[in-house]
Amino acid sequence: MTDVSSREDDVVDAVVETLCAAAPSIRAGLPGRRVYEEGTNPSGERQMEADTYADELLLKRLRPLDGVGEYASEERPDVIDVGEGVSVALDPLDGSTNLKPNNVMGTLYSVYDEPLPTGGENLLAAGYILYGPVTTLVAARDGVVSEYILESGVKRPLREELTLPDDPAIFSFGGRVNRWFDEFEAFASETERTEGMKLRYGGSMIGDVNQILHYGGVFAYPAQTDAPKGKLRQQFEGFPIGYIIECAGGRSSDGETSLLSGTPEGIHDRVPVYIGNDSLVESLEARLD
Ligand code: FBP
Repeated sequence: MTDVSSREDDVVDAVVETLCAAAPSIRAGLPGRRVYEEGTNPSGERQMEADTYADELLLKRLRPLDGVGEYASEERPDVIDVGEGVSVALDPLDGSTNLKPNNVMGTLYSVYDEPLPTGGENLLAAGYILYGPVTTLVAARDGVVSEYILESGVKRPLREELTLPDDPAIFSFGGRVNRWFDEFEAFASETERTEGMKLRYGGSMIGDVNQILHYGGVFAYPAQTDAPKGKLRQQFEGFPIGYIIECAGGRSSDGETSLLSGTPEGIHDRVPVYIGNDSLVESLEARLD
């Protein structure tokens, strides 16, 4: 993990505070933006009005920040130069397909000390704001993960230095089962039949990963026979989730090695995502080997 200068520390603080302060406006803007727009995002997926609303609002709030040099988002094709300093990558509304059926979703952020696209090793901090029954922030940096409740954009500590529970209880597997590779299907079938393990899959990665952070277990959006790189974006989703889970004492993988050891060629590159308790991800990697 990258050594953070005190200047970068201050900038990361400012980025996180700005995202928290924007949360009430994003949440308030959702009810009237639950419809699809014309066109698609750079990954070819339909965009909700809420996706572009959140993207534009967060760019507007982060652009003036001193020490932020680049802004990139899953919803726009290119990296935007906004000055000198760190690079911020956002999934403005992860799980936005959950907006219509009124299920959880949220904003996923990652901060790097190199221009984008860049590798997971250049992460300074990562986290997410989860719009569930309450609004919470999970923030990771310097090897530590903390959880906060957000009230009117102000964060109040809930859990400091949280780590994955030792006894895993949850499995959460995405993608189409008939497109899973045999090795992953074997792992999934074994996990599903493991005493004490229960299924939780809600269609928002950060919602599902937050279950793993609370109860332990394994989440995967695996490689598919028709999509060997899976669905999730390396820079916007793979790296921040891998970083958070590794800071919480868990393990991340792209099927072979830590998600954080990867380097994307393009800002919208995809990667298979496997995260959770060390023992589970280790046995998964052994199966996929
Ligand atoms: P978005 O960032 O565009 O919402 O896409 C990512 C995501 O919604 C993840 O949060 C979730 O794990 C996955 O896609 C759900 O995919 P599927 O609908 O195939 O289960």
